[in-house]
Amino acid sequence: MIFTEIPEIRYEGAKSSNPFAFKFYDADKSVLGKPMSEHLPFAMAWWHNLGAAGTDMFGKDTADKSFGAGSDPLAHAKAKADAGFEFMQKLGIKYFCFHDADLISEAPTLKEQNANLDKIADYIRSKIDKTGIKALWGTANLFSHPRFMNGAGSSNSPDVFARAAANVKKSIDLTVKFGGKGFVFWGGREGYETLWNTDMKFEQENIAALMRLAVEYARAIGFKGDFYIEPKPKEPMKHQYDFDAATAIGFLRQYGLDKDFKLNIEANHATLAGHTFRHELKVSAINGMLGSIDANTGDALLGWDTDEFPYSVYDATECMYEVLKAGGLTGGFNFDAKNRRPSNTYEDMFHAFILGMDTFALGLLKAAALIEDGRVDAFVAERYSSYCSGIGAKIREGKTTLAELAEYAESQGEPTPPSSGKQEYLESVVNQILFG
Ligand code: XLS
Ligand code: CA
Ligand code: CA
Repeated sequence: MIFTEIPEIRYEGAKSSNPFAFKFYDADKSVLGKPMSEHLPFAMAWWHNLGAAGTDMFGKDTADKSFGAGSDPLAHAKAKADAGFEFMQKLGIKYFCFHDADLISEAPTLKEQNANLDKIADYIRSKIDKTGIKALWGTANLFSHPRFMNGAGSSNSPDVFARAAANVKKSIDLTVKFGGKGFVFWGGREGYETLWNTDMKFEQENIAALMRLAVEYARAIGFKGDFYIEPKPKEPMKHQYDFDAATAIGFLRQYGLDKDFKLNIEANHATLAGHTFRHELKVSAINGMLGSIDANTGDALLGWDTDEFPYSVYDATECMYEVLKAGGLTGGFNFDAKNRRPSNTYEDMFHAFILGMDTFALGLLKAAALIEDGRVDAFVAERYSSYCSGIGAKIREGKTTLAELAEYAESQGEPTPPSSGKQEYLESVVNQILFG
């Protein structure tokens, strides 16, 4: 045991003042006919929770994430796995997300690296067998090592492209071994700093080629899950190709990858792109591509990727409203979030997940209440109802012509002003549901 002082975290209700209890996340509570735990398949990010120890551009680690192991890479990798599984079990979390590079520190050659990965993968698999906790998704880290400084699929070097392919292949193998539901491509270095040295079309074609090769390999070894692109507009690159959901969807359709790929939407990336989290979820959902969610938040006053634990019940409610309307996720809710640098104890790790899980539980409860209340849905349906008959129905059914519409417009005179948008009324309904 690593977290010896921390009890199992259980639901105690909104009145509880126990810092190690859920106030709102009640796994078995039925919401719209389904237990909360099924609406909210939560996942732990291996990199943040078991790896990130507080280092930033201005200072060193503030937390100890050695988990009692010394400097031997395999011993430390195993200690991380021990800590991770104990942590997830104590919180009732059923999934984790990982990069290949999170599992064990990198060896000098690819051969040694893969051999090390096999050792730690066997260890993790034995824990999966004991606990039933599985991977939500895996991914390859194609952005940290200097070899990827010009990108992975988009690198100007075919040798680097081949190395990226090898890492993707191994990461797919690991994802399958860990029972993963999905495989993510986050294009960390797939972008550019200046168009003076960049052939954008060439780079995008190569990224698509890497993705296509990944799909072909994964399907051939029997992987049935989804691939995901995780959009992000910038950081580390000035401009990343998968800028936002709409851009990523266009890319997937352009290169015929849209049948195998969906999107993994991260809240913090949405706001960096100048959108709301809800906007990115909606764009994905209306295109049938809402796959999974990186449940975190940025900071309204900071223009970078702060990866904070979700705290805003408004944002969580908007998110869960879109998820419920979309019929749920095929993936889940990965807390791609890290403790703030001064929150550096084991206790803080648990408080962060209690906050995140309670915030999304509240979001689910409030979104379900908004749907059951029905006023918002009724308003939106009514707002477009003039398209149900007459010339409106003809437009919707594609049964009119520009000439007919011009004639109609001339005969009707000035159109009746459209009805009020009633934003303030609707926002007050939302507040009533949240706090009433
Ligand atoms: C970085 C991304 C990354 C992906 C997985 O900003 O969020 O962590 O989720 O590579
Ligand atoms: Ca992410
Ligand atoms: Ca992020």
